[in-house]
Amino acid sequence: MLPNDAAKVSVSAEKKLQRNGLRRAFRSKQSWIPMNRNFLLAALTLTTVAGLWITTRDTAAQVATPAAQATAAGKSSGPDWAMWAGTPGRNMVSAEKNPPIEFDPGKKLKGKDEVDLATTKGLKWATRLGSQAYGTVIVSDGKVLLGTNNENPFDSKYQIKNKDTGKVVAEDRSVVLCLDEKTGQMIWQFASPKLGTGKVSDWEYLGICATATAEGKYVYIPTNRCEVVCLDIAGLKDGNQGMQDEAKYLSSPDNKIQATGDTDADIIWTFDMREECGVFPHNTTSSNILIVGEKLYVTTSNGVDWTHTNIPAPEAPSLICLDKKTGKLLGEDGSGISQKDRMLHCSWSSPALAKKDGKEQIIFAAGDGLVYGYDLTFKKDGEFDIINEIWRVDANPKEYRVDDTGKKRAYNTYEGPSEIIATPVIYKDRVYVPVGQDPEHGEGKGCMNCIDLAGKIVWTFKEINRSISTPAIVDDIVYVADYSGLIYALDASTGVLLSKYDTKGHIWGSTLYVDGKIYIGNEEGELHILKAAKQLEKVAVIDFPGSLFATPVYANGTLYIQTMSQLYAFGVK
Ligand SMILES: [Ca+2]
Ligand SMILES: [Ca+2]
Repeated sequence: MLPNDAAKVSVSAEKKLQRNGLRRAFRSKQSWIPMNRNFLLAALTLTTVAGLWITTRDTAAQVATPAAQATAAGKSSGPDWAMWAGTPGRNMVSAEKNPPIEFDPGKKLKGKDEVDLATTKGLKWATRLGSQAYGTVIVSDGKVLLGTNNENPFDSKYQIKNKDTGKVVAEDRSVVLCLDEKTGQMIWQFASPKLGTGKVSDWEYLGICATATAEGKYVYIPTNRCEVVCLDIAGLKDGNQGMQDEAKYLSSPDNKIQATGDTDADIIWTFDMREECGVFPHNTTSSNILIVGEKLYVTTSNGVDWTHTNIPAPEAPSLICLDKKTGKLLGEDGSGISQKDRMLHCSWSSPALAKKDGKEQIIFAAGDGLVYGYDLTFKKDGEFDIINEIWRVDANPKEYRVDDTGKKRAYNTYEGPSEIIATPVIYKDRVYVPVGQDPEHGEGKGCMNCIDLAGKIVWTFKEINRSISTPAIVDDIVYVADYSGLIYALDASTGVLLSKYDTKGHIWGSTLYVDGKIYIGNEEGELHILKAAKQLEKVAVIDFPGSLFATPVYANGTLYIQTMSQLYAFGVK
């Protein structure tokens, strides 16, 4: 499989060379290092990637709460949660009140994936997902969207005959599911074929790992194929808009799709980041899109290859900007994030929007462990439009980069530097973000940073482990989890530790704050509900029949908790 993959990539690289200019050709040069057995074994033992869980309204709404947005939009049903963390400032805080604290996901029906409703408590509905579901829920326009895989197919045309056994089985695809908010019934799905690159760039069975961003009629999301797609939230029910040949797009080498049906996605446009920007996504493509006016800011997932030392596309961007109507490329970062001795792993964090003195900044935390501030302008560099960088700062303290003797610390050593996977949160003109690594790299030393909007570190809290969790900040208290399973309450002004709480299970998701409480799930399948205060205290621990990797979402009076194979909607029916 591997040599063929390499061949595929080099053919594609050659095509790019013919089509694009010199720099772009350089970017896409795939310097493959022959895979030896150790690399192969190491790669095969890699578990699913993080960022994945990672996820994403309007420029002016950056400081507004979802409730204020809903009011502004004249909605009566309450606020939606239309992007990762609810607003472009990415503070993981719901503006709603009275979240449930007593509920029970019940037991699964024997031999089935469905829940026995008689055994549940406080449940509105539950829906089966695929076998893995890392893409966190968003709620918009009466619909719930999330990312999963096709291992429990909703549509028989996404099944194939196994070449060896002749049995009809699910075809490995990555799925965005769109469900009815009231009933959990599937409305449509975007069932993307795999790239065929294997674990290198599109890990098998991983599914869609990003969280969608919805605005009005459209949904934007990066796919497993390293493409950005714009989908119609109404699906094909109101006709087919934009791209017309969905069947061709959805066809795979093993499965020609003859025609789409009512339950397929209406694709408006697609943008291929590999083809157009020479991106080499590491393991999978995942991040949550930021909408600023007419523009989309998208993290590319560019990074290292299997060897974890070779960077196939050092000149490819980590952050790009697209026109939201057409999908046309408007600009890309020119910060050199992926260059040798800079890139640590890959860029999976999601951009956030800050505003100071009437000026907006894109805050981007990158795969090189640095945090960047960009304004909304572009500057020309040859044929390229470069997103204008205004500051950068290392989120890793110096002693994480070099040891006492001045020797550079290697990446993925316990005390070494980390990239950033968590999303930076904007609170009172400051940026809050922890450093961390792919859970596959295990536990290690982390840190939590507070940075001003000129790129100066205000404080660094170093007694936290590696974290891929996006913080929640309320009343000048920062609530943040680490991968080791601890929740910290920190003073937002000083970074002083106020208290901590141990969930005793690895944490991939993020702390959601609702009405004086923190909701957070762990790998043990425990949902911890804490009193949010200087002194963190347990309110309840609710057991689920599977790991909780995605982040809880509370919208329109419903609490969404997803395991790998089930989405639960709790609240008053
Ligand atoms: Ca449509
Ligand atoms: Ca279409």
